[in-house]
Amino acid sequence: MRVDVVSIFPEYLAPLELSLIGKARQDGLLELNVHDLRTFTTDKHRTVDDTPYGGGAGMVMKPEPWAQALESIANAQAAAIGDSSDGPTKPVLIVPSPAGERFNQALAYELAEEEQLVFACGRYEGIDERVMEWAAGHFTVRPVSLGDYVLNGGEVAVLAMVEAIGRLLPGVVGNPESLVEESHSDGLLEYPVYTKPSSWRDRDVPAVLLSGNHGKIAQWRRHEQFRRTAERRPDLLVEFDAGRLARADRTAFGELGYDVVDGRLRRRPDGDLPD
Ligand code: 6GU
Repeated sequence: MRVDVVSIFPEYLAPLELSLIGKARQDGLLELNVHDLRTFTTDKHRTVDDTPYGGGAGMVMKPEPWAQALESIANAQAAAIGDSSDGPTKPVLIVPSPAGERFNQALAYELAEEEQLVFACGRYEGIDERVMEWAAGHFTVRPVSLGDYVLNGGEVAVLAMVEAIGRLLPGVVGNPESLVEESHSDGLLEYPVYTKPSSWRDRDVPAVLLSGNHGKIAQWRRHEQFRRTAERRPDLLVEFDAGRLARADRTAFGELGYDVVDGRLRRRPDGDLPD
C-alpha cells in the first residue's frame, strides 16, 4: 500500500517511523510519504490560510496550495503506473474532519484493501470546500471523523487511522490470529485477559481459564464479551447479528436483559428481569 500525507506539520507524523508501522515501512509493506503543504505555496510568506467568506471566527485553508499538492501526488501516481486514463481505480482521499463519517474497524478493513490512500490534514476551521469538489475528479473523496470531539487538526487522526489500517496489511502483524480475537473484529468488545501469577494481591484468575476445558473457556470469553459490550457499549448491540446465536448465548444475553427478536437483540424494558 502507498500512503501520502499532506500537512503543514510534517514532523507530527514522525511516530509513523516507530514500532509496527515503522517496521512495515522498512519491510516494504507500506510506502509512506509525508508532504509539507507549504512547499506548494508560491508567495513569499508561504501562506496557507485566509479569512472565511461570510465572516466568523478562525481561518480557512486556501484552495491553491491544496490543489498543487494533490495534483502532484495524483500525477506522480499516474506516472508510476503508466497512466491509462480510463485507468485503474482512483486513489482514496481521506479528509480528517469532525464533520466526516465515523472511522471504525469496518472502515479500517475496507481502506486496507486500497492500493493508495492520501490524507489531507486540515488545520484551523478546515479546507475551502471547493478543494474537495475539485479533488473528486482525481480521487474518491471521503471526509472521515474519529469520533464526536474536536482535534486541532487532522494529523493526530492520521496517526490513528494509518496505525489501524496499516496493521491489517498482510505481513504487518506477526500472528494474523491476533487480528481475529480483538475488540470490534466481530462487533463486540474484547474479553478480559490474564497472565501469571494465578493469584495476585488476593485476586484469582477466573477458575475456568485454568481448567484446560477449551470449549468452556471459549464460551466464558464470549459471554464476557457480551457482558462488557452491554455494560460499556450497548450501542454496538443494536447492529449485532444475533440470528445465529447458540442457545447458551441467547441465555447469556437473556441474563443481561436482552431478548433475540427477528435476529436482533432487543433490550427488555428496565426492571423486566428474566425468571
Ligand atoms: Cl478526523 N479531525 C479533526 N480535526 N478533529 C476530529 C477528528 C478528525 N475526529 C474527531 N475530531
